[in-house]
Amino acid sequence: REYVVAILGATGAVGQRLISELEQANIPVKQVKLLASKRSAGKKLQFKGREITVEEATPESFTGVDLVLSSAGGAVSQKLLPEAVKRGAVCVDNTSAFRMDDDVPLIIPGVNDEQLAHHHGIIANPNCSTIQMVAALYPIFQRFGLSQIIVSTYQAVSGAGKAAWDEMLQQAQDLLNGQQPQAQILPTGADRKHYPLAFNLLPQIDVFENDGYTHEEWKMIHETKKILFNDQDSSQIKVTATCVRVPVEIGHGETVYFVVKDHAASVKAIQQIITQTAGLVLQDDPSKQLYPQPLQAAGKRETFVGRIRADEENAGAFHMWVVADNLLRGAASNTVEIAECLVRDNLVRVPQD
Ligand code: A2P
Ligand code: 11C
Repeated sequence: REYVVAILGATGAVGQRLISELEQANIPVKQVKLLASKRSAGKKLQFKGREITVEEATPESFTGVDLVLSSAGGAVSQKLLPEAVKRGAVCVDNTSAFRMDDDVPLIIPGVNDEQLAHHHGIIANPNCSTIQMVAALYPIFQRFGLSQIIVSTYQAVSGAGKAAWDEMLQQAQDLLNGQQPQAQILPTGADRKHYPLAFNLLPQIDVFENDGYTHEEWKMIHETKKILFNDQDSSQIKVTATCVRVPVEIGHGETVYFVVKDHAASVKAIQQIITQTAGLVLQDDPSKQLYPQPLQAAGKRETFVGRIRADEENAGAFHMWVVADNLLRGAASNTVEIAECLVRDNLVRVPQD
């Protein structure tokens, strides 16, 4: 079978990478439709060397489409994906719109792709900072169990989208030229006040919840529980997060402090597990100053892990440093890998129920 695939948000930071990941994917593609806002209609992009004209996304765009890869923001997904499913398309969504819905699987291939079998037309791709943390923790969780995770993130500006990325580069140029930096988007276009990110740190990603956590922090907590425990009792694990935007272009960093249930765990055993897990790369040798860095992770699909240390004062507790390309590992590659699993398992069909 060959598939008609639509990429929704094709002109965006993640959308561009969805195109290149799909080009290399194990998916027989009959036709590709590139969809974006009205602003981009008529723009030309390439797929496998062929020129394709970007179209404005409307409900009718999905007629005849088998598979949608979507990354155009939550509001666009809310509006258009149910229309796509109505027209028979299976959607892999890279926004937070449907992630916590009970009937929407939240998938990291290699961790929980067996849950794809129960999809109802929409499959959610987790948040980028959740994906790299859970990808690194999952084999440790399988071997030793986990009772607690405390994570602090150092998130690249590209996670906030292309316009925010451009804004930070302009701010850096202005500051180096001795001019006042302008801020209209960062930390998020969805809040009232804006601050420069260049040469700065912003401890706000997404909007604030009533309890003082940001929505990004909320996502890391609740998505992690859903992925690790699905519908079982997730109170078995405590998760808390602090998310910080840093002036890095691509590649989120995370310090992950975790407590295992089985105190037989050791730094050596954890290093070995990371080495043996597909998709994870151990870069952990203080004697050679070897540790993961965003500049080196950018452009790669793997998750890089280093600085693994035991907390000498708390039995069973460890630190690690996890870095991945947020646009690839945290978004486009994960989305396309989900699509590959759907194709492999013959699940590109909307169940009638
Ligand atoms: P456009 O480039 O036409 O604005 P990013 O994540 O980098 O901010 O990109 C967002 C993506 O979502 C872009 O491809 C953008 O298209 C697309 N997009 C934004 N609003 C809409 C909309 N109303 N309908 C379809 N696509 C949209
Ligand atoms: C960021 N993690 O770095 C966000 C981007 O829920 O898919 C992804 C937001 C999401 O700003």
